[in-house]
Amino acid sequence: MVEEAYRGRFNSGVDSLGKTFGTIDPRTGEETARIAEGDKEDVDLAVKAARDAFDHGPWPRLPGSARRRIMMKYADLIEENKEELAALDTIDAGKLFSWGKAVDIPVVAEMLRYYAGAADKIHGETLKMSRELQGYTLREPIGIVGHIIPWNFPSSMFFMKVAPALAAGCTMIVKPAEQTPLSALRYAHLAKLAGIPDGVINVITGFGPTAGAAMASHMDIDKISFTGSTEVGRLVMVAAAKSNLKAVSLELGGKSPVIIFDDADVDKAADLALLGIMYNKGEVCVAGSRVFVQEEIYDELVKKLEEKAKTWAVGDPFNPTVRHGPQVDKTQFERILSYIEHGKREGATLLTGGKPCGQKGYYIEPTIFTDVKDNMVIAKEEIFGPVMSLMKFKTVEEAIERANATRYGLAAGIVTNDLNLANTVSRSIRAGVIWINCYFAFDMDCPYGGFKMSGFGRDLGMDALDKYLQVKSVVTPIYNSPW
Ligand code: TXE
Repeated sequence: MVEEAYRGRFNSGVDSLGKTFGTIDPRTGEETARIAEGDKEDVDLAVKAARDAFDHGPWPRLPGSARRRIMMKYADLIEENKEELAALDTIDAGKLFSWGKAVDIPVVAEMLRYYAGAADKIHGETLKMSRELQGYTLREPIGIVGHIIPWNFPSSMFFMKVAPALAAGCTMIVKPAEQTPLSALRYAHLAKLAGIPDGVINVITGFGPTAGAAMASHMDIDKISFTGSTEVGRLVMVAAAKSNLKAVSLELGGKSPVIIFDDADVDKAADLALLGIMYNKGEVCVAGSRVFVQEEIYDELVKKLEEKAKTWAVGDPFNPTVRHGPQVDKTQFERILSYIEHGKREGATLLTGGKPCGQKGYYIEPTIFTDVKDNMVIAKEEIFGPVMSLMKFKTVEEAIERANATRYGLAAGIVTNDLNLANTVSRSIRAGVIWINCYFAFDMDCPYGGFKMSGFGRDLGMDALDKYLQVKSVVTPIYNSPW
């Protein structure tokens, strides 16, 4: 039965049409499995199944409490299979297995439970109309949702999108990234075992320019929820505009600043800054890739970072003592190395790392550049790898201005013991999430998403539920008189 799941069978019971592609283990560069390669025709079949499930199936019509019970069972099944699911993300994305098993997969189950709890609490408002009318609003599922997800958090991204859409009563097509299709197929299979009806979750494995583009321009998908690069986000919006004007939400790239003020505990600040960029080998949209340090503590912080980066163990992500596995694929590996070369050519000083490591696979050393100038490519573009740019600043105003001098606006970190300063700076930074004296402090209840070219719309929290609902107004005359 598990094998059947990996063949790319849709939750609707419709098989893919035959082509396959290889998924690669980034620890070795070798092929792990052949996966169904969904194309435009497969997308059409999946959308038909989702449309049928939405228009005629039970899911949108079930009482919220019934959807809640099924989602709870789905969460339990995921937790029961957490070792296997974590292992799939390790062999597909190079993610740390011990972390996946202890954190990523249990959190995904909790995410389902969080939104399951909301499924029977979705209601509209009674309106205070200005004339003799009675009005109220209904919040209804938006319809068929196309989720296009990236490879850096295959499981978390899947459920950040699928869980609120399920609670809302939507049906959906999910396209995992071509680099990381395995866990998504297993999640479709577990959905079936949990009792989610056929056609509600349809997983299409395949490539962006074919399967992804077919979803973005499909005439019968009501909404696309996309996470990925800013460049592809733009293509998705254009395709939506040129087809059926489907709703779109985008969670895109970032170049997030971490601002460390001179009253900070230098040792703790160094830990926070290192985690902010090295976690998940820098393949994080909110990675703190630009670290601004106030001049009084700059030299001391550089020394600490150098010491700590040298103890940051890189290696096989199945080894529990390792902090950092391989980059997801050869393309990202080469892209990161070329940014490192760029940094050296532009005159930044390499403090640590800068090279690949290991005999095979896509491993890169934790890399820190000092003396980085704001106009250098490594300070402006999203590298999406374990590469920190360190910069010195003098005044608060200068830090704010330079932190905001980016086309992105996803996250920011502030390190200080001065509450007034933290409050002032957090209100001045144009970004969707501000972490004060912490980083990556994600919580299910905390919405996150971008300002500026980091996109729009929010994942997580109750804001994410709104993405999958639409408001309908219902109006009647109060008295039985012709209106
Ligand atoms: O992303 P893509 P890539 C950034 C990061 C990274 C860069 C490139 O800087 O180095 O993007 O990564 C699908 N129509 N982020 O090339 O291509 C694709 O199949 C519809 C940040 O892998 O944007 C995958 O499912 N869909 C980011 C998804 O889009 C298309 C996470 C993301 O792939 C498509 C990932 C098309 N024309 C990369 N082309 C974040 N915000 O976390 C591709 N896709």
